[in-house]
Amino acid sequence: MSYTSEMIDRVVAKNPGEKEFHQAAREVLESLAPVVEANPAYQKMGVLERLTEPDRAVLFRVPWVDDSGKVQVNKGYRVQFNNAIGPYKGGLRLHPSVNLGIIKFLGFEQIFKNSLTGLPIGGGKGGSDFDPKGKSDREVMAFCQSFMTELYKYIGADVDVPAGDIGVGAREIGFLYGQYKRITGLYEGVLTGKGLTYGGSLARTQATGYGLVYFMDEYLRAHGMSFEGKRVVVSGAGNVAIYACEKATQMGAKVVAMCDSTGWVYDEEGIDLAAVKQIKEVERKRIAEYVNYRPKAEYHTDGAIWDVPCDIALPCATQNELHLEHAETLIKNGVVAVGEGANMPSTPEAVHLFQSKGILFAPGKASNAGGVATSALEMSQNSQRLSWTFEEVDQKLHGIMVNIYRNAAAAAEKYGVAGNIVAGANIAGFTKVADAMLAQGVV
Ligand code: NDP
Ligand code: 2IT
Repeated sequence: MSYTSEMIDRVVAKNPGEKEFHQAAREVLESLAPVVEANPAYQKMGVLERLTEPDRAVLFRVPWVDDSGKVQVNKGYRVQFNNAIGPYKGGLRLHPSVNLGIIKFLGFEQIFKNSLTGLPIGGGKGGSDFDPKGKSDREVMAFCQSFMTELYKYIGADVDVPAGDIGVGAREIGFLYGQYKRITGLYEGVLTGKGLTYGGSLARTQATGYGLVYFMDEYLRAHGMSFEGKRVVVSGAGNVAIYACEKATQMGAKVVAMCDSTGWVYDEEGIDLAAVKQIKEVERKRIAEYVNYRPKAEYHTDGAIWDVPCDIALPCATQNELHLEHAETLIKNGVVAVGEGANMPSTPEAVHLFQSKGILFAPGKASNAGGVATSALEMSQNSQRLSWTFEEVDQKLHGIMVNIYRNAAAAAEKYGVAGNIVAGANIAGFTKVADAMLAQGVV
């Protein structure tokens, strides 16, 4: 049995029930076979055994008091996966579905993503099964303060730097930062995605969505295409989806559909992003409200957003939201490219189908790396005690995304899987981390 197959079996056996972690590990390990065969030191030094076992996982109780005076208890997580190339870095997710397997899948992916950015950041992830939906600002603050009262022990500007993810945006980062500062007395860049008045970076809000479109633009151009005149479907209506829609539209595409977890909207005239921002960023309401702004648009709760014919699909909501049958429909309707803004939104069966049909397919760990890359730029600015202009950050982000595409494509070519950006991204991300691990001895 090959080293990588052995490792897949080992991950499944040692982490029972963590199905998203198994899925993420399997995808990475399968594509590493040619690299580990070419470098026997990786096996001798147990690099894959060490890489698939987090440095540590902290699990804690998060008690808080709701508006009716009742005590609520949630689960808190921080998984510090690997710090071979820099301090742990990765978001915090607040969603009722959160469990250890989901946080581990995200933390594992983050190792390779962060390596691909070319910046000095290791991989980690955290979160809670707390559901921010329908909670008052005071309840969210009470939760965030309690969460940080435990988390602060394990993080720091040079140790582990959390940020946003699903359910965590500027409001939550503000409450978390305030509590960290209050407990430790430190004014330091311990979180990214901060507000602009207290150390946040310009363009961080836009970075993941913009970065996704920069990546896809480079990928399309390498194949003689562009966003100009294309029909695009973007799933989700959160941070990543909104700014992917904005940049794709700026590049001449027409985004015709978006969604949230309750339904999807179809607008043949092109999504009115000001309306989506008002509904989602300001009022925190459901996407169903969209038809009140655009009477000709349609709102659906049946079928799937992937039924809408498009040239480019950008899944930007959550893991495993795009299944095999969705991929079949997209292909039947003529899709030419799929770029993942979310983490692992396409199931393995969907990915294989896209690849076997020659659809340009960009895996999230490469195409959504713009968010964390800009977080690392925020860390740099905090260390320098300076802040760069929007244009400066945006330009750096663009350069980083172009490089990620080129490095992934080059790695795929070098290891005999030319054109396979999934394998190329895994290989390119892995090599830097693995070589740093070899250099640092058995730790
Ligand atoms: P947000 O919380 O801002 O938005 C998430 C969006 O996805 C919401 O519109 C949400 O709808 C929707 N959604 C969630 N679950 C489902 C579902 N089952 N079906 C349909 N829609 C759903 O999160 P982000 O935009 O920050 O994150 C989106 C994805 O991007 C995640 O996979 C995240 O890990 C990834 N990502 C985020 C980065 C960032 O910088 N924020 C960086 C890189 C990746 P609803 O409101 O109804 O729940
Ligand atoms: O999945 C991700 O890369 C993020 N949620 C962003 C992490 C970060 O540290 O900015």
